[in-house]
Amino acid sequence: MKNDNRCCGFVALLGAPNAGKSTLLNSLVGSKISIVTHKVQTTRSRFIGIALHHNCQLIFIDTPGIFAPGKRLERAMVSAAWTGASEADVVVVIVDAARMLDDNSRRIIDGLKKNNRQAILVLNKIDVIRRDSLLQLSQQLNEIGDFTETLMVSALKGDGLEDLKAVISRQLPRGPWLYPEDQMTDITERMLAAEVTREKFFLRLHEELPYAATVETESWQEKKDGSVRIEQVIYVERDSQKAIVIGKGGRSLKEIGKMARLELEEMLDRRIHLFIFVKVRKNWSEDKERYRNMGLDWVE
Ligand SMILES: Nc1nc2c(ncn2[C@@H]2O[C@H](COP(=O)(O)OP(=O)(O)OP(=O)(O)O)[C@@H](O)[C@H]2O)c(=O)[nH]1
Ligand SMILES: [Mg+2]
Repeated sequence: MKNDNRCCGFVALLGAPNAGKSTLLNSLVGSKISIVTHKVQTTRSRFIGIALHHNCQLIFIDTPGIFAPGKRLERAMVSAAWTGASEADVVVVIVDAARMLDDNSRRIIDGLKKNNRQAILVLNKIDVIRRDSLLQLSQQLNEIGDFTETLMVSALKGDGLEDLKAVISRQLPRGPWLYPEDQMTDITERMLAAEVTREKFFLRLHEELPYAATVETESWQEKKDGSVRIEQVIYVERDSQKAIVIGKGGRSLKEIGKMARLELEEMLDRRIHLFIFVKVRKNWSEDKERYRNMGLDWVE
């Protein structure tokens, strides 16, 4: 295919925490790139997932949810989301259709207006909601926001995604593809592995603990037999948190490690030896190096 028939561009997925941005990214790409949990603020930085639609290469940017941030980490996350939007050719706003019009949606719409950005509106989770309330929400959002199109999808079931890709493709600039045809992401295996462990951590531990932790892959050793030895560190803020993460007789950590290992083995299609250490680092969320490792900019 000639280059002049092609189109390519960045598409930011913006939305409130838990709207389903990462689920949508994974479904669009057809591969798990970004971790998903039922909890808010799962995604902490920007992740790229690449999909093709006919002659178009759609480079999706998954972003952290937008909310009213307090702590530095939260501010850095929200800032990363807006940076994602500013770098994109097309912005897609994802709204959880099972929820009413709320402050976070208003916040996103206000932010886009301030920057004179139009967007495509996507009402997600239509598998769990009645059609009449969908129409009402769509109307309300279109009254306050500047949306070129409104689509209704289920990121989980995959409904409406072909239409979404077609609509996005029409808005992307013409030009050559920026990534090789078979590339799905730019996330490194080390980062992916850390994210998978963080997902299991989010799923296994409750209350404030997931938010008090970060995971880093410290070493990655390819073995002669084709397997990989991975060492990771979970940083928490206090000794009491470390004790909970490890659990009685090491049970909790063992479970997290097992879940992460099984998923990584499937994703990477090789045997994994995963070793996870828990370290207390008071104020890790005030430590610049941790931000670099998470792919976040330091915000003052
Ligand atoms: N029923 C239903 N659930 C969905 C759909 N899309 C996402 N979810 C669920 O919504 C929850 C949040 O999904 P995520 O993809 O992590 O949401 P997110 O917007 O990336 O969240 P943050 O990263 O925290 O901002 C998970 O429990 C998903 O399974 C959908 O189309 N239908
Ligand atoms: Mg997410």
